[in-house]
Parts: sequence; C-alpha cells; structure tokens
Amino acid sequence: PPLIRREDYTPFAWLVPTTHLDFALGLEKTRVVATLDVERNPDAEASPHLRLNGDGLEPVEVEVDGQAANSWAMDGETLIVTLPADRHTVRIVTEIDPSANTQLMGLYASNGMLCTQCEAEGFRRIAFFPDRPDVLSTYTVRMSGPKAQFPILLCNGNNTANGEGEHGTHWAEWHDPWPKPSYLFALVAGDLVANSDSFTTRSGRKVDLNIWVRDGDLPRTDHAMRSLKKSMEWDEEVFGREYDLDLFNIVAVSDFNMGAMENKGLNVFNTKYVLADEETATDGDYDGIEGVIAHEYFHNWSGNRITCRDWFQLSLKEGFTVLRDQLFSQDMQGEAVKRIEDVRVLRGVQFPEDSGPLAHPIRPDSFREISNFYTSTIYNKGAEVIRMMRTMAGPEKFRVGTDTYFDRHDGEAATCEDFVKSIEDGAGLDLQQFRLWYSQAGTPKIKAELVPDASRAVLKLTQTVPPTPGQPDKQPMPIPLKVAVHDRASGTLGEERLIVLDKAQDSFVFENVGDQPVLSINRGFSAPVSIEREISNADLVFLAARDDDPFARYEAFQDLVVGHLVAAASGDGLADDAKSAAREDITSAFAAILADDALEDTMRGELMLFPSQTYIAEQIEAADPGRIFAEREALKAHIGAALESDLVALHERASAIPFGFSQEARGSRKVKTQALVYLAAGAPEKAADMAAAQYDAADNMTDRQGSLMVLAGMTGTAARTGRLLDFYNRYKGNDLVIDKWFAIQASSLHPSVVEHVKALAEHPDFTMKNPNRVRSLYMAFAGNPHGFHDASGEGYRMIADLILELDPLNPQTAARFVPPLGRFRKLEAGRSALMREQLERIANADKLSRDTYEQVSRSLG
Ligand code: B3K
Ligand code: ZN
Repeated sequence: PPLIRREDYTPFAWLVPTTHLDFALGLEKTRVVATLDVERNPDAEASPHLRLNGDGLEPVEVEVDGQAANSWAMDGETLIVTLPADRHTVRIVTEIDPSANTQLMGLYASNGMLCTQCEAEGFRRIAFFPDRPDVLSTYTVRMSGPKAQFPILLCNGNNTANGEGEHGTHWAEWHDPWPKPSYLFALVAGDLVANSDSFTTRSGRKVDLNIWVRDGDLPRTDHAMRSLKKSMEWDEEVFGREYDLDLFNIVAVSDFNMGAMENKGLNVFNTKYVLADEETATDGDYDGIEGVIAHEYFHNWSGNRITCRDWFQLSLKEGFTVLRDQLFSQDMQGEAVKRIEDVRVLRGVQFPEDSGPLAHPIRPDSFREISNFYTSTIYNKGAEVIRMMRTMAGPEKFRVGTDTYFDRHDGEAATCEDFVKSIEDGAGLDLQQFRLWYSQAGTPKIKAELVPDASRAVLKLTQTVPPTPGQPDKQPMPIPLKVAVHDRASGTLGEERLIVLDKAQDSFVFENVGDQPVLSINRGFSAPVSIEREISNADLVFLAARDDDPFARYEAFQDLVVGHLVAAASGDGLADDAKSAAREDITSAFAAILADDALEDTMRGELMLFPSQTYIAEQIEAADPGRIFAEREALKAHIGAALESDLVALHERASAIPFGFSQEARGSRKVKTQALVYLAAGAPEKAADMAAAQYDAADNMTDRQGSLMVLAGMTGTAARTGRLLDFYNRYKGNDLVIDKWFAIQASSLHPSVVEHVKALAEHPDFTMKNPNRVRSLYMAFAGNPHGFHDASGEGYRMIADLILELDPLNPQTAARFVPPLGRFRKLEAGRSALMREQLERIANADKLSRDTYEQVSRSLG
C-alpha cells in the first residue's frame, strides 16, 4: 500500500456543485444511481480526467450528459471519466450487497436495518465519487424500498417528499442545503421508533429532535435526549454556535466500529452511547453518553460547517471538538473531576502512543490507511494543544479567536494552520513557536527543581522532547505551566502564576516564600507534559492533603504511589525498611483523603484511584509487568488492611445514601466500590461478603457492576460464581449489559483470567461480527496487564490470533488491537521476545488488510 504524504496535497481538478443519489434499497442488493454535476476547478491544475474513487465497486452504467459513455476506464479501484468541456453531468450506476459488508464501512446491514458509515473513506464503497473532504457538494437523495421492512427512511438535511410505490414499496426524498464532503453523507432505512422532542434556538428556529431506536429501546433514550438539548444550549452560550437545520436526527445501531458519527443532520450512534437507564447503565455510561452526544453535536460547527482540507488536518475537527466536549462536560459534572478523568485517559493511552513506535504529531506527515490515525494523539493530545492556547489567552480572548475562526472559514475545508492563525489574530497571541506542537511528536519531559534562596525560591526548569520515529531531533516548545509555591512550615498556600517555558532551560524567581517552600506545578494539568521534580515524600503528603488545586492534589498522591512502585518494581527493588517507610507515607496520605470532610465524594473517589499499571510501566525501562502487578497489589493490600475500619465505615456511610443522580449520590457510589477494591486486597473475606451484599442490594448498575468487578477478581469465594451467573441470567438478551459481563471477566485480577477469556471466546453469546462484543472481551483483556502480560506469552498469542481472525472481516477493528503488541521495546527481555514473535507472526500472514499491515510494519519499525 502506498504512503500518502501531506506535502503532496493538490486541489481536485473538478468541482461537484450538486450530487443526486437514487437508492433502490435491499439488504442483499442495493442499486445506486449517482448523478454528479461537475465543473472545472479554476483553482486547480486543469485535467480532462475526472478521477472517481471506488472501493469494491464496478460501474454498471456510465453516462455523460445523458448519453451512454465509453470515454471511461478503470485505474485499479478508481474510475476515470474523460470529459471534453468545462461542465458536464456524469451519471453512474453501481450495485452493492449491504448484507455482505462485514467491514461496517459504506452501506451495511445491522439487525435488519440499513445504515451507513462514510468517514473517512466509506463513501467510495457506495458510489464512485471524489471521496475526499475538500470536495463539497449539495446533496439531494431519493430512496425507495419495501415499506414493511424499512418503514423509516432517513437521510441528511430535510425530508422534502414521500410517496408510495409499487409492490409494497415506498420512497422518500431528502435535501441537504449545506454543501458537504462525502464523508458526512448518511442514510438509514429500518423499522425504528423515535423519542421526539424539540429545541428552539436563540434566534427562534424550532428544531425537531428525534432519537431513533428499535422498538423496545425507547424507554432508555431520555438521558440521550436531555444531553442533546443541553449540548445545543451550551454551544450557543459558550461558543455562540446555533444549529442550522429544522431537523436533527440521531439513530442508534448495534453494529458500529466506533462511538458515533457526526453526519450532517443525521448522527449515527453506537447503541452504547445512546441507551441508558439506572438498571442497565453505570454513572460512567451516563457520562459517556452525555459526552459523545455533545461531541457529535458540536461537530456541526467544528467539522461540518468548517471541515478539513485533507485527512492530515483531522485534529482540526477532532482535537477542537474533543476540547469542546470536555469543557461542556466540565460545566455539567464539575471541572476538577472531569479534568482528572481526561488526564487519566491522556496518560493511559496517548502518552504510551507518543513514546512508542506509532508516535505521530497531531498533524501527521504521512499515512497508508487513514483509519489508523483516529488516535488518542489526534483526539486527546489535539484537544490539549488547543486547551494550552486557551490557557495562555484566557477564556474571553480565546472565544474571540474561535469566533474569528468560524467567521473566516465557514463553508470551507480548512487546515490546522487556518485555525492557529485565527486564534493568533483573534486572541492576540504570538503562536509562531507554538506551531511546533503541530509538527513535533513525543511527550515533552520537564525537569523541575525549586532552589530556596533566603526569602526567595528559584524554579529551575529544563525541557527535552524525546526522539520519535522519523523525528530524531526536536526543538524546545512553549510550555504553559501553572505554578504555585506553598509553605509546608506554616501551611500557607502560594498564589498561582502562569509561566511559559519556551527554552531548553530557564529559571523563574518566586519572592517571599516561606521556610519550607513546596512546589506545586502543572496545576490543572496546564500542559500535556511529564514532570520530574525533586520532591520529598513529606512534601507530597502535604500537597496530597492540602493543595488548593484539585488536580495538583490528585497528582501529589499519584506521584507518591508511582514513585514508590517504580522504585519497588525496577532494578534491585527496595530494601524492607525503605519499602515500609514509603508504605506508611502512602497510607497516611490515603487516610487523610478518607478523613477529609471538606471533600466531596466524587472527588474523594478520584483521589482514591491508584495509578494504572500501564502508567507505572511507562516510567520504567524494560518494565516487568509481573513485578509491577505484585508490588501494586501488595500496596493495595497494605492500605486495605491498615485502613480496614475506615474503609468499612466509608462503605457503610455511602451505602446509606439512596439512589439518585445528585453529585452526592453519584459520589457515594464511586467511593463505595473504591472502598471494596482496597478491602478486597487487604481483607478479602470481609470484602467478599460486603461485595456480595452490595451486589444483592443493588438498585442500579453502578453498584452492581462495581461489586461484580471486585468479586470477579477474587479466589476462594463462592460468591464469585454465583453472582456472575446471576448477572448473566438477569440480563440475558440485553447486548450492552452482556458486553459488561464479558468485560468484567476479561479485565479481572483473577489468576485464571487467561483461561476465562479462552472459555468466554467459546461462549454462545460471543461473536466476531459485533465490534462491541469483540471489544468487550478482547480490548478489556488487552488492557488487563495481569492477563495480557501473562509470563507464558499466552496473552500475546491470543491477541495475535484475534487480529488474524478478525482482519479479513473487519480490518479497521482488527488493526486497533495491534498497538498493545507494539510495546515490546518497553518490556523485560522475556516478554519482549514473546511479544515480538507474535507481531512477526502477523506480519508473515498471507494476506493482511492495509490497516493491519500498516500498524504491524510500523510497530516492528
Ligand atoms: N468522526 C467520527 C470518527 C470516524 C472514524 C472512522 N474511522 C467520530 C467522531 O470523532 O466524532
Ligand atoms: Zn469527533
């Protein structure tokens, strides 16, 4: 497969002002007539050849200006029509079989309905077309099909006409007035019912809202509808963006490669991000739905009204839209907790990506398969980069910058550079050097040292940006750091300052500091960097208990734990006395978190969460996952045993709070399960009884799933099998909940997790055809270091087997399992070799998709 380069961009030779599509729908055979009005693009190099992308298509008929044409040829998958004049109408017929579409790209069948997924390059599996985001066209679509099978016919834009046809068919016509690229096209046909509501925009437009689901699912759509209305209101309020059609449809489908898709006026969602009620969805699921509904809705401006010139600019819409959904969720759920959660995702997924063989800048320079670049770097680091601009400008000026962007580029296919320039001009920032964040990959490392000097303290900072594939040398970047210097002696908290480190080394002076100055740095996680600071455990204990920045407080406890576990699980490990001293420091910090009455439980629950094994492994050269696991569990056990009565008391207090969606009730559920997690390690018999009781008393999925997760990791208790069986029987037939049942077992701490996963793969409810089910078993397993890194190498082999089996069916989803295997350079020699062996086995397979080929070859590098 060829390498596509950003610097090779050229505009398309033809414009396509209007597109007419006519679909004769059938599950096994759909006939598509595409009529394109084309004219020469005055801004491109002239060419008589109209090159139309196709993927698995054959032209059944080709007409130019109403006449059967023979001036066409196939060049591989591309149809080339040669056109003599400046303006033509080209009509092409294709036939497709949606029921055979296991890739879930293009038009496919799911549960008897038809739906589409076109981003990034799925439209070319439906019709021959310039399938690139810089070709904007106005679409009119007619579709017809058997009415009994497809009573509901939906498309982008507005429904302009409907009618009955012969032999029990009916048809609908849709027109979307907003020019759009083909990746935003969508069509849905099926037997669906809607939760309908409406929203009136600031300027008085009444928008009909529908959330379409299968009949029985209607009662689980209220939260999604509320989330949609809140998103619409928030985007008006915070970004000044109004919706621009009279209709907004959301459709939930069960077979979907990712979370959801922002097609103009017709968002298509994975059921996982639509359906919720308290019996079947956790608090985390509720938040996920709110965030994804918002994200897709926000794309209407950041993505649809202004789209991307080419796929190298993907972060233009994704990074910005993730920032927008994060700010929305901060406003809905509370800023501190949401920020901590977002940082946890960034450090758990994006940092490892940035330090491994798949590292790439947020604006990549090349790719073979664009589907592989829907990464945490593009999305989450992309959001962090824009958040830094916002931090440096302040929210008001940043808003002027985004207004400038929307004004300047509305209706265009824009670039990241267009965005940066708009913020620069609108917000009045100088972003010249800052642009390096778009071109350089790798997580900057900052060394920080606070040197007291009488009543002053000097903060000495150095930055290094590590080499990444294709980028051996890096330049220093501007890094905005929120900093304060507190005094441990008096307990006085210092003023927060924003400093920008834009050199390899610099110093910053803090006046009038106390006798025992303590550095609080990267407060609010103002920059996506990793910080190494010289700091004593006593200072960390102080910050964990006292810092006024909630993120810094969280970070102090994390650093305390990470520092200890890294020392204990690497090199020669720790001597007994050093180990017990560190455990005492950590336990006393943990006790302070439990005892702090001023803390809300939602925040307490965050502070109680241990750093993930992956994050700890990131800090170690040649990490040994077995040692990290053992040390991490031993520390949990120490806390669980030492603070047993406090944890039991916390669990009791939290259990007394009745179910509800208030912060208090949500917080109580969070700490309740966290308490069980530590007790399970330190007082297992007691914990098993408490978990079983929590499970039995549960009147909501958060409590039920939390207790089952704890039980699933335990040995020697009958409660485990009994509750797992109960859970299955209780929710049999509810796919999203059965996904949880698979995931809970695949991510458990149980010593036999590898065997459990093998058995679950044979379970009658397991299928390779449904991406949610595949992820629920295998993504959960690949993310479970205890199982995946089993010293036998069996975990690596299972994931490689999965990739090889899934690749011919669904390459996009298969390729997503490669990154965990690409981490072999970071592991101790034994596992490293076993892991590499599996990657090589995949690389040597007879036939690989472009998706998997690219990921495997880059990983082996
Ligand atoms: N834009 C889509 C992602 C499509 C990915 C296709 N491989 C969802 C989102 O980010 O909103
Ligand atoms: Zn998106």
